Amino acid sequence: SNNKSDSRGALIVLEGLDRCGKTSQCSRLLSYLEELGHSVESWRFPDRSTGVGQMISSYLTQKSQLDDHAIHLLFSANRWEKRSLMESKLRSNTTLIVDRYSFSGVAFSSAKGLDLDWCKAPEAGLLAPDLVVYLDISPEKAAERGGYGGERYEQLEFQKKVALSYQMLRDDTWKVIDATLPVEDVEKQLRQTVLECIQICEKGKPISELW
Ligand code: Z5A
Repeated sequence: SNNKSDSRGALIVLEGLDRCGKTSQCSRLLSYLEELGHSVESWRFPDRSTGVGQMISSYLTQKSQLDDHAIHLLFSANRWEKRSLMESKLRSNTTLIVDRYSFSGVAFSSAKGLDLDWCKAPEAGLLAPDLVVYLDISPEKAAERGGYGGERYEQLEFQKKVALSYQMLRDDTWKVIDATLPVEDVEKQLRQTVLECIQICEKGKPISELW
């Protein structure tokens, strides 16, 4: 229906390899939408500020070791602990730009060799994004950008496996943008797609769940 009360914010997710430019694009998009007068917030997963997030952070910075299944479930739990807030934000007309989501969870864990369906299971029931943008860059090109830190997963050989996992997860609802283009060109394409998505959500597109 076109009821004003059905209007809601959009759930927009950016995905891609390390160094693909997600963080830069999320902050540019945030400023752009704010300037247009939209109610919008920028989120990221992992959210390292929560208790679960601190365990994840300690794992990523190699301060702790965890079984591959255990860390997978922590990443998922980190999304579940934000689910109700996410839903209330969307229902109160706030658009969320989210840097990484369930697709990262599945891509990174399955790249370690965990079963794909097992990886997807704990994500079921989380909110489905209205738009997934994949910032497409080869692992080699991403590595050239430098700034690979000392975090776990920030290695070329592993990023190659992650790229293959993302290929399996991608479907034709995803918007793929060439992330090797200049920042402004990526930004321009992103703005266009995002504005279209926000409009559809304003018209009352129902909220749905993964998968
Ligand atoms: N992980 C997981 O295993 N399971 C999960 O469920 C989730 C995550 C949610 C930490 O995530 C790790 O957790 C991550 C996945 C895993 N591991 N890896 N790899 P994170 O979000 O904390 O870290 P990250 O996603 O890797 O973020 P990042 O390092 O900040 O990368 P980025 O956001 O993609 O890139 P950026 O900072 O915007 O840009 C990178 C550099 O490229 C920078 O110098 C820019 O100036 C430059 N840049 C950006 N755009 C361009 C263009 N267009 N041209 C040239 N240069 C550019």
